[in-house]
Amino acid sequence: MEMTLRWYGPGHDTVTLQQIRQIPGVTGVVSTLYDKMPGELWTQEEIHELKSVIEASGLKLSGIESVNIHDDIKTGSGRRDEYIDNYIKTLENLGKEDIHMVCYNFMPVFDWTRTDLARVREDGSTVLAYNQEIVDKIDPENFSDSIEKMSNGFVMPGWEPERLAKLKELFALYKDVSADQLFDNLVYFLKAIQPVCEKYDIRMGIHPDDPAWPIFGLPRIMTGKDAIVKLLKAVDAPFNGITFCAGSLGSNPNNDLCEIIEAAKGRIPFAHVRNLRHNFPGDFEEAAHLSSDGSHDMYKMMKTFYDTGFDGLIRPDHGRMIWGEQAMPGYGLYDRALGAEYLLGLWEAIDKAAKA
Ligand code: DNO
Repeated sequence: MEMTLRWYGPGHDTVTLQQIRQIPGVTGVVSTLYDKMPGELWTQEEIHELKSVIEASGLKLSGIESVNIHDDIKTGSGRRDEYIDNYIKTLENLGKEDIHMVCYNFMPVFDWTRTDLARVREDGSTVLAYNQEIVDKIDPENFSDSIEKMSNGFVMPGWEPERLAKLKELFALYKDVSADQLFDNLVYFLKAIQPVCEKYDIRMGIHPDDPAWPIFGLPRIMTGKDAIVKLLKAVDAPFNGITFCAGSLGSNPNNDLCEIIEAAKGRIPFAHVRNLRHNFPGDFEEAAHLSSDGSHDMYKMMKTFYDTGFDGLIRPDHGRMIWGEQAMPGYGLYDRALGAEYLLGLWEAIDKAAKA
C-alpha cells in the first residue's frame, strides 16, 4: 500500500507539493497533464517535465489520474481508432517514464456529479453533497450555469468549460448508445491497449460511475459489484483493474463495499478511500473520513483491503473545507491530510494486530 494525494499539477492546484511532502506517510502524488484534452497525445517530454517537478519536491509521481477517454472511443464512432492510437502512444510514453498506474473513467458526458459543492454542516465545515430531487429538476443542457455558480470559481475536473459549452452536441452523440454498446466499446478499447499495458506493466483502473446509477437518461456501466466482475472477466488480465472509489460506489447504499473489494481482489491498483453520510434516500453528503462521521465502517474497509493483499495506491478522497481554506471543492489540503493520517493509523493498527 502506498499513500498518495491527488495533485493537479503546476499552476492548477492551491495545494503545494511542499505542503504534501509534510504530510507524514504520504510518499507520492497522483497527477495529470491538466491541460490535455481527451484524445490528445501526451509526449514523453511533457510527462518527464511533470515527473521532474514532483520529484524535485521529494515526492514520487505514483500514478496518473486521469488520462481521459475521448467521446468517440466511448461511443464507438468517428475517429475512435485514431484516438485509441494516441492513447496507446500516451501509455507507451508513460511506461517509458516508469509510470505503472493509470486511472480513467467511461462515464458519458459528465464525470462525477454533485448538486451542492459547499453544503454547510453543523460544525461550519462545507462539503460536497448530492440530492436526487434536485437532479431530477435540472435540465442537463443548462446544468453548466448552475455548476459554475456552485464551484466557487474553480473548474471542476470533468466539468471543463470547453466541454460544458458543447453539452447539446455531447448529448446528441450518446442518444443512440445503449449501456450494452457502451460496455462493448469499453472492452474494445481495453483489448486495444492490452499489449502496451502488458509491455510496460501498466495497471489500468477504471473509476466507477458517480453517483452509481444512471442520471440524465445517460447509460452508466460501472455501478456496482456485478458490473465490475463482468468487466474484469470480459478482459481477464491483471492490467485491467478498477479504481475502487468508496465515495462513488458507496453513493448507492445497496452496494456492499467490502464485498466489492473482495470480488475485485488483485485487480485494484488504486483506491479512493473516504466516508459518506446518507441522510435519507436520494440524499448524501461527503463526511469526514472518520467512521463515526458517516455511514461507512472505515476500519472494516481498510481491514478488507489488508486481508485481500491490497498492494496498490491509496488516496484520501474529497475532503471537507475546514479552517477557512479556499480551494477547489473537495481538494483542499487540511481535511485530506487528516484523512490520510486516519487511514494510515487504521492501516498501522491492522498491520500490527495481524503480525502480533
Ligand atoms: C472525483 C474524481 C473523478 C475521477 C475521474 C477518473 O473527484 O474521483 O473525477 O478522477 O472520474 O477519471
